[in-house]
Amino acid sequence: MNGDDISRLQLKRLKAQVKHAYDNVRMYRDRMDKAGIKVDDIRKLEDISKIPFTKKDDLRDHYPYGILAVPIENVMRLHASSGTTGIPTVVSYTRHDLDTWSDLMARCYSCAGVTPSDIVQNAYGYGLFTGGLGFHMGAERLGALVLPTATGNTKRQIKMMRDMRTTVLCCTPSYSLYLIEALQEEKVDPSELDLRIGMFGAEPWSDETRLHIQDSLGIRAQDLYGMSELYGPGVAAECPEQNGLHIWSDEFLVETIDPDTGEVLSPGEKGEVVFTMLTREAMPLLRYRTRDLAVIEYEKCACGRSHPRIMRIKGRSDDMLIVGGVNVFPSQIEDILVGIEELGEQYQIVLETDRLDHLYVKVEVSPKYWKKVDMKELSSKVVSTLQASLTLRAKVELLEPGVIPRTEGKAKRVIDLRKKI
Ligand code: DLL
Repeated sequence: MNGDDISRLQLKRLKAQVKHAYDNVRMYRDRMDKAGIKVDDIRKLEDISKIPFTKKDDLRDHYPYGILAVPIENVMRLHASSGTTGIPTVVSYTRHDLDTWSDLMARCYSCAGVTPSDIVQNAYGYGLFTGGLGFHMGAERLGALVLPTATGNTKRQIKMMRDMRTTVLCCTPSYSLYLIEALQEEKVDPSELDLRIGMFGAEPWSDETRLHIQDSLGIRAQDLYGMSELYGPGVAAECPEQNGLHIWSDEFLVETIDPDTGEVLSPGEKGEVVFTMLTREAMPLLRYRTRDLAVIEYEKCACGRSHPRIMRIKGRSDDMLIVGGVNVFPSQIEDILVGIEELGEQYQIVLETDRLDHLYVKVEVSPKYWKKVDMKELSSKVVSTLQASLTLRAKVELLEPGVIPRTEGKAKRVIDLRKKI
């Protein structure tokens, strides 16, 4: 489709989506009424700026079923990701939503150069995280062979890769770095493998990392973006030009805003990316603030696609950390720590990386309990409580009260020592 045809389709879908949200979700109805906006006020694409933003907190406030716009009988799947306070963000899908998501993921594969003859090893996490099932459904929709190896068990990943003659590897960029080292340890020369394309996403990674992965594995390493609230992976993907990720604009209307004022920015300006889903049934999202900072490029790509491109994500406007592909909010850790009576108020979160990202939580023991409790027991209690909520294993160090330096200004709670290769 050329740009005009896409805009016409977007407008038609936008009007229907705003009506769907207004008619079926109380939150949207209340907000639009309060702002004095009627469904019929959406006459051109720019009118979208009249609609109030939707934020992650709105989903949290509507826990557990979120802002459902259909009867629960029509919901076929739920996924969830971490929220700022430990309350997960739950996302829901109808059959139509799962279908659209599969199509979008198939499109991402195809855009990256994957074909139905490929053998796709899917090493994203299966479960509430959207990565595993998203990549799985997309590969099936494309007609490729899928190996659902899921995360972990690196030796078996390598065995499968070699024995099944995997041609496409799907995982986080950090896991691919780990695999590269594991291949060296196992004395497997990547030239013995049939790998040709990697589909990497779920966390920021640099061009240097891309070159390292491409050289080490002899593949093309393609970037892919998404987030749970927007189905999951599959919002945007790179073509072989590797010059920005095509946003599937028949399904997502994109804007960039100033994260502080909410003002809509001109094309080409770096800002917070905001998406409006255009055909979502179960959980319509109007002007959803992603907190991701990036530049959107509207020039036609050399590949011929007219879908706008999200240039590499340049960071976030909130403090969310991504640790080996898992999203973690410092406030989530704080909430857990304050809930453990034996601990004091002072803590630090330290992030390091070697082959994998490591999360260290250093926390003072409360003076009342210092030297009165079994430190080993307390430490394993903190580790397991953190793991239950964060779904990743942190290393915990219990400290004597008063050891963490106090500051007059903002406490420096997070120390990120990771240097991406
Ligand atoms: O990470 C969905 C996904 C799975 C995308 C597999 C790609 C591959 P969430 O867990 O909700 O969903 O995390 C979404 O991860 O807002 C970004 O901050 C970050 N992110 C995702 N993809 C990229 C990427 C999945 N390619 C959050 N580059 C987003 C940079 C990314 N950051």
